[in-house]
Amino acid sequence: LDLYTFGQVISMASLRFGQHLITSSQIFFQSSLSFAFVNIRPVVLGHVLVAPKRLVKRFAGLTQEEITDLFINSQRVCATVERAYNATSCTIAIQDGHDAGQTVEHVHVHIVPRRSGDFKRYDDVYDKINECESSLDSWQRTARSEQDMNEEASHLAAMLKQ
Ligand code: AMW
Repeated sequence: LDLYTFGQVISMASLRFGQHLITSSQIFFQSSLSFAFVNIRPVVLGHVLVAPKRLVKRFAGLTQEEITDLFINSQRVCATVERAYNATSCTIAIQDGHDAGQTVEHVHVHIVPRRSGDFKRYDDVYDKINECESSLDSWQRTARSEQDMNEEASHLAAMLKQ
């Protein structure tokens, strides 16, 4: 579905992410083989995801082209969220398979901007990533509104071009 807005064609296509449908307003970057989108339950502000466009469950199922594309875009997204959120570092993680904590059966790279003292211990971020689907204990764990995600995605899309 394409919409004409202010004379420009804007693609409104949403993309599959496992059992979920990621709306175009959540997606802030796309290449031919992968896409980056804002998280509905971020562990910290700026926790985003990069996934292949093809629905592939496990890392082992990706082609060389998809791996290259996924990681080149993850590198770019990482630099962007660091800048956008004034971070100094980044956690890059893949939970590959159910027993590694994967809940959405579609390969995805977690990108979490990090800064000094953000968690009590550096590795606590992994506990938080794991808690994602199960415990919604604080405001950050609550599913966000479309508008909230749309605003973050627009901001990141603009930052990515700079
Ligand atoms: W996994 O536990 O499979 O490594 O991570 C799944 C991630 O996908 C979590 O960070 C979760 O918040 C995120 N997520 C789940 N559904 C959606 C959605 N509809 N839009 C954006 N992110 C989502």
